[in-house]
Amino acid sequence: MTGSDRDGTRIAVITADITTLDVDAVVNAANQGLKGGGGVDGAIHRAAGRAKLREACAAIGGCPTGDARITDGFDLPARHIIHAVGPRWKDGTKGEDDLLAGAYRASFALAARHALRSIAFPAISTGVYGFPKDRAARIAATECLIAAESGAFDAILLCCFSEADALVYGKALEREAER
Ligand code: AR6
Repeated sequence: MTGSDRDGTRIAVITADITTLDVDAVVNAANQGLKGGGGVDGAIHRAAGRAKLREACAAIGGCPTGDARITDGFDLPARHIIHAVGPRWKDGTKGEDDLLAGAYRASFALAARHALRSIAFPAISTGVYGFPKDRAARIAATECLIAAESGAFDAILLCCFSEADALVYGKALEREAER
């Protein structure tokens, strides 16, 4: 586990199945339709209870790329799910960086608005959406460090699904924290 303490906020990179985490909010790497899918989205829908989460997402309707929406956590240990829509990687010139940063920022903004003090993110956009991991990790680390400065959070977890990814996100966090 790699971590950084910023203004009373613990930022940590962990390797875990995000559906097992006991936090105020887990972030889902969702799609614009909020209809569920594969990867972490599929895992979250399964663990939260498919029918209940599908109904809650249908009531919201959808979410643009770079933005986020919130639902209850239903059967998850996490109290809430923040559904963030990261961009599909194209070639890096189509606004991908800003859209990914936007997905993190919108998630933090929603969490703060609901007074949620612990939040865990998956490696948004780096699976099916194909975003280069180094680049996604740098953006994630930067946004976590900015959010930590607000004082709104006790714990921010970057939850990777493999040790290899945790190494990439951990290095990015160390690098960005030193800047
Ligand atoms: N816990 C933590 N991380 C996980 C888990 C898990 N249980 N399962 C997978 N990951 P992806 P994206 C990691 O593809 O690239 C979906 O179909 C995975 O190893 O889930 O943003 C949606 O519906 C990877 O590092 O999300 C969208 O259509 C990271 O989660 C689309 O995929 C993100 O991979 C979103 O693509």
